[in-house]
Amino acid sequence: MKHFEANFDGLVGPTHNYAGLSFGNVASFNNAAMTSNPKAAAKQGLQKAKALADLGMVQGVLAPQERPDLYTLRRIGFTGSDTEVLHKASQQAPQLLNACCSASSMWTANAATVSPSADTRDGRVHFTPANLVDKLHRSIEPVTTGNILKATFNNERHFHHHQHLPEHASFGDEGAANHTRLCNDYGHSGIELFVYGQSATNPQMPKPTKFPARQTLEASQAVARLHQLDDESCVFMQQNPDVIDQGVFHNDVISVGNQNVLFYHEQAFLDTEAKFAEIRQKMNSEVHFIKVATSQVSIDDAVRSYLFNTQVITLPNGEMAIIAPTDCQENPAVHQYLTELVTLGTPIKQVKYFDVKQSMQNGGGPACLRLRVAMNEQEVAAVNQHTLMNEQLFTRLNTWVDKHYRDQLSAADLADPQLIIESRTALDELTQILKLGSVYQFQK
Ligand code: SUG
Repeated sequence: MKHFEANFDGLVGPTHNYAGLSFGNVASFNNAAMTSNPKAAAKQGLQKAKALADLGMVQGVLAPQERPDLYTLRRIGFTGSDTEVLHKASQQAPQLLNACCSASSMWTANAATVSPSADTRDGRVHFTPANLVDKLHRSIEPVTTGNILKATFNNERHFHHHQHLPEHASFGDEGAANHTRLCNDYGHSGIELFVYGQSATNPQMPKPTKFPARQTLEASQAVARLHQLDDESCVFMQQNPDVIDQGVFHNDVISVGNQNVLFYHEQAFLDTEAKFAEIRQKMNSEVHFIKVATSQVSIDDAVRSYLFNTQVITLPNGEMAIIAPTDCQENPAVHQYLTELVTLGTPIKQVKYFDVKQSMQNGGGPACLRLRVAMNEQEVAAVNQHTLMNEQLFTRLNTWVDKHYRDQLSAADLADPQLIIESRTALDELTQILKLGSVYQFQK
């Protein structure tokens, strides 16, 4: 049977904006209050997804969330009609309104952690939506994320959906951004590498001092238990707190894995050698650890360019390619590194650059925009086929974006009640295009 690694990219929602909501995420902070371009953002994402489908990859899309989130605004005490709720929030608590308008669900690397059937004891693909408790604007995502995942992977025989972890800092969970899977072949059982920023229960473990560590060891362990993974197939590794303090707010900003390759910065982890030895021993086969030294690329350049937020993919001919943001091309040290990398004899043979600047300006690169789901042929056939990218869906989604999305959005526009109508109309139509059923509260 054939096996694939599918990428499910988050569609950028109609309220894509820059609000400086993510403390510890340098780009989000630096671009706060800049005017955004929702239509361009959605199209940049679609271009990348279509290009991967054209390369012969299995590529899907995940629907965005309903924003403004009036349910959360009502839950925190704003009353009246939709227009009144929006107006009161914009007058009394503009920061809370901003949090309820973020299109942050586009970064589907944070939607969930996924374990393929080859690794799980019940032989199903497991999904746990991330609770994202560290950031208010993201903590309101997991329930709808669960609905969208169930409507996309809608077959109980093959897909096992869990509830998100308890909403408490002890279980801070940021999903696949802090999880990567190493294997020889997508269909063989592999090593699931969970990277955490801090322990909630062990005060001896080091922590960052400036920026938050969003993922806890306890959350990673809980996901591994839920997903029915054997101890022998898990490795838990701590992220270096010093790099979190330099803006590496998720592990996928400093390392990325694919099959038997782990591409990482030398400062990415703590206890690197011992943990790599554990990976080697548990993999029981060759692993290519591709280390980038600080002398080649500084942490600052890695964070600015998102060298490690690239997608390392295996093309149908078996060669690996790196899908990088154009920001890597524009950074001299990073561009030079990537140009050399493909000549070094590692499995990575080519680099392809994509302009995803609208997302990058909020700290989301190519890898943030996608959720990986390794599946066999039968599982791919069990996915909601209307969510899979092809020529027809690409054309349809571009037309849909043209019809419903604004060219520009500023912070002041978030208080415009027309945005509620535009967003709901767009999402209602999208659920028909993707045949998702009613996944949003306004549809219930
Ligand atoms: O959670 N940015 C997102 C970026 C997520 C990137 N994902 C991965 N690395 N996998 C975040 O910090 C910014 C929103 C704003 O400021 O408007 C934001 O949420």
